[in-house]
Amino acid sequence: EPTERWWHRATGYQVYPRSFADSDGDGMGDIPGIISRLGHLSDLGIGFIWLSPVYASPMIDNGYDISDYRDIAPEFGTLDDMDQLIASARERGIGIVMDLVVNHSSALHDWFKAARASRDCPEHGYYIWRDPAADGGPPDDARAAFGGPAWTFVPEVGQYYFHYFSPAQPDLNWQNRALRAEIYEMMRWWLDRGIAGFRMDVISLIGKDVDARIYEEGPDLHRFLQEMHREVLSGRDVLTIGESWSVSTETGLLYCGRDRDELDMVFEFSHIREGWHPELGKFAPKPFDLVAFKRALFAWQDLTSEDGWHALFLSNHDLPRQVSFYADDGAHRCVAAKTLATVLHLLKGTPFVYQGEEIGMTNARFERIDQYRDLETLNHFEEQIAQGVEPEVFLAGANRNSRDHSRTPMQWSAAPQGGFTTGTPWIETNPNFTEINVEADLAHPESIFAHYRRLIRLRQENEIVAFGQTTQLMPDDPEILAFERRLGGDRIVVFANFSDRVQTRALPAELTGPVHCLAWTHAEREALAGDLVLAPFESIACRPAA
Ligand code: ISL
Repeated sequence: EPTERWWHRATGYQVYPRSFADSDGDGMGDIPGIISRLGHLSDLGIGFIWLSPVYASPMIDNGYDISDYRDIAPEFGTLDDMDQLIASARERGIGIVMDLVVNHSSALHDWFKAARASRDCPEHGYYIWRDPAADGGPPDDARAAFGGPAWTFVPEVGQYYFHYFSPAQPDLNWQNRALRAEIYEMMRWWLDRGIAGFRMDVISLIGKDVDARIYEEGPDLHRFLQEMHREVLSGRDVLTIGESWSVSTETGLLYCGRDRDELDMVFEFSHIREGWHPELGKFAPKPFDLVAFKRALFAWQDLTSEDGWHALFLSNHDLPRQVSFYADDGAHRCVAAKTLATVLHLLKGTPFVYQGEEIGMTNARFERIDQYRDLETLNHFEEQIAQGVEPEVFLAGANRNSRDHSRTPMQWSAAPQGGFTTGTPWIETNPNFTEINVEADLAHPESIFAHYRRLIRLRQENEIVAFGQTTQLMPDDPEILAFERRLGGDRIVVFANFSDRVQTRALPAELTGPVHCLAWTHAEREALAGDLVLAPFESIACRPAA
């Protein structure tokens, strides 16, 4: 049996600092703003905050382009503010998990400034340089994730550097031992300040071999992760979460298996990708396919049933709002928001709540491209329009799946700008803040927030929610998601209607009989009958009565 760790029963909450709470009216959230809202997070019952980057940065990618790993961006505050956030959160039993972005730095990091000026400084080797091809062009035709080529030429050194993301985000060369030592030292420096761990940005890219054109899960990935564990993590009771778009159920346990000494869990997207168009990508999403989504979700439950651990999420700062994407953000919004939570929070793993999810915030409805801020959306717009895609077609895709939906300001109250700022926010506030906001939700006796609080507490108080084995029920059902959890003689069953119609299903006799309800969206039930009738987006979670 694996030893129990603090994060096995904890729920995480992602704060996107730019959009969470603005204390000084400059239209951008900041660290004092987060401190002022810690009460909200401790009421919810979370165990840790995953804090998106607050480091010094030119903010080309909203902080995922770091120019100084040991300083805070002035728009977010100071190192003193950060220390105070760590201390104030800790007083409430909340750990701070920092975002670690070390696949790349900002092009304005001192390392890169030196590296691009001369081939003869040690920092040159911290990045990935190749000579031009015979015709003077880039070494190959690799494309960057945010559009354009993945190679950019620097005349001063007569070489191209590699960037998986934008040219403002040069990839760090993990083959360089001195670079790795710098990163490990920086990680220890943060851990010594009292943080609770790291969420590691696109970590499966660090072992890449650009010459072989292998980027994800390259040959040296696990060697580097094991070295990092030895040099930084070993002997510290901290949480590590590796973000990866490429990890599969074949490779998952290489990262988080018990005897691997690498990471605690991976944050992977197989269930998310089910919603994207296989060839045309995220800006041409396909209709949601519940059966495929369930297959991805439960494959990871199966994988981590005996070994490893999993990160559970439907939303983050790169994804649309879950209630809009998976369910209904109109008439059924409140119920649908609760049902998505019921499903996620009763699976095995560590759930993550993305800011605003706990009150059912929805996608923006932007009508013009100039309302968007994200470089990914803006660059792909340019590219696709140049290729002849109609602007309305692109905008329809962006309105479903742009990263900006999750980045509109947190809606705290019905005050101007949802109480996020007294100034002008850096991105438009969703006009529905007058109805959808923290104050309004809390005032409701059956608030979404209260539902989340209940689910978070269920995990803390019930062995079976934290550790029970998961078995999917009705895997081929196109409208119902259902599963059971078992631990010893204990058992929980969960049924969720993902459609906007009433659904009736015949239950096998062994699932019927008196129950004790743990969570519900409509009425608390005393028994499950042979015919289970679920209202639109209804869900129930219950334990057979002894
Ligand atoms: O958002 C995406 C889907 O289109 C991704 O391709 C995204 O870039 C990927 O999830 C990696 O994300 C992380 O690294 C990026 C940063 O822009 C994201 O915000 C971050 O979560 C580069 O650092």
